[in-house]
Amino acid sequence: MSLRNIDPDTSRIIELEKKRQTETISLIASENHASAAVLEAQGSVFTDKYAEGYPGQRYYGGCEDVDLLEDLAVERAKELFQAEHANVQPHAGAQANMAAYFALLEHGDTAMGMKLDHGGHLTHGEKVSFSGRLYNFIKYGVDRETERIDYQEIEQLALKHHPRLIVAGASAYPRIIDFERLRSIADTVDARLLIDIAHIAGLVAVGLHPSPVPYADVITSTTHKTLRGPRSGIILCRKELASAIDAAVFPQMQGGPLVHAIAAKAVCFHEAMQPDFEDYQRATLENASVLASELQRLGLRLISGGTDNHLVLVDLTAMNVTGLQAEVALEKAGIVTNRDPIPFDKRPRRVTSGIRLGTPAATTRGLGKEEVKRLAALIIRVVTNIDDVNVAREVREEVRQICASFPVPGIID
Ligand code: DSN
Repeated sequence: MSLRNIDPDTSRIIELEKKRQTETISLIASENHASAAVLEAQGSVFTDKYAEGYPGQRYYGGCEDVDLLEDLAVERAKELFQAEHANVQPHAGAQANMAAYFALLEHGDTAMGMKLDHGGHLTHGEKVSFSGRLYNFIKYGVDRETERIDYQEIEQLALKHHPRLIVAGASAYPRIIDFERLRSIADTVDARLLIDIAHIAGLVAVGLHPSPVPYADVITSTTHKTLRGPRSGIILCRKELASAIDAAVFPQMQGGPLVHAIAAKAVCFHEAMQPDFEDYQRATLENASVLASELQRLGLRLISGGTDNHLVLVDLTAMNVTGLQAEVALEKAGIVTNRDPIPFDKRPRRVTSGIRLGTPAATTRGLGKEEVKRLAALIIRVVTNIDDVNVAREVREEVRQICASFPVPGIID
């Protein structure tokens, strides 16, 4: 019996979501559209299996196939990123970071991380997160003028506070991150270096963003952003930290791994090693670059003046529009984004002065430079007519027409 017959309510909501994804464009920089193969693996019979432990050392019987699967995923992750060790069990990016902190820090230790409103992440030491509650995080940010990471400030703070760990990597930072410089700062104060590549993992995998592997002690990531896999996490590290990382993931932090998610991660790593994945990442970058230059040409101010990666951060202050207003108006017009604080934002976090736009999901659907230029013009039209329902309706119709030519790969009826 099909889901539609067994549970029509849930089935109907899934159909609604398929329609929403099909008829709108996601410009949320952290989203993507996983392939049908990833979705199939994630929905596989591995959903049923308990497998606490690691390959060859499980606490349950019947794990011979899980062992094959986890070994496959680990080997692929190591090959993809040229890493010495991989743990593919973290349920998500936050869990990957938590496990890394458990492996590298003691409760109350001093660490450093990037401020959330300068592009960092909750789990990089924000007070509202476990990371800011369990550890003494000193926060660094971007330079007020250049709006780029202020490496001098990081160095000064490191010399002053002697952290045991420096965390870098970002959720809303449009520029290349200098991992070599961070390593050298960490070495100056004998700190460990953790790089969170959640946003840029796909770019790193194909060499379109410098890899942190030669410089970082530990690398954490999600697998569903530019990497285009299932919603999940991974940790990479040097061999000498392997047992500490593995013990931190299980049994310190997690119980049974989500084996179906590991299956989908194995597929994702396989897909990321195919030649067309590099083409896709290149197209994602080109689309982001076109989006940035069009938005600027049409009058919007971008944080740091542009982008080197898959995202742009728009400062709406001069438009007299808040991030919240823009997010709501764009959604009505079929363009899905998220409001985001800009560096030194004067507005509260629930409102913000910015929106973050990214091209990974739209590029997966096949949108190219011409469509991105059209989208940039539509975005301007919406934010300059923020309360105009007729404009929203007209733009929504145009977005629907664009969408009709670019199906979502994982949605097969
Ligand atoms: N929520 C993710 C993002 O949107 O970047 C980070 O965890």
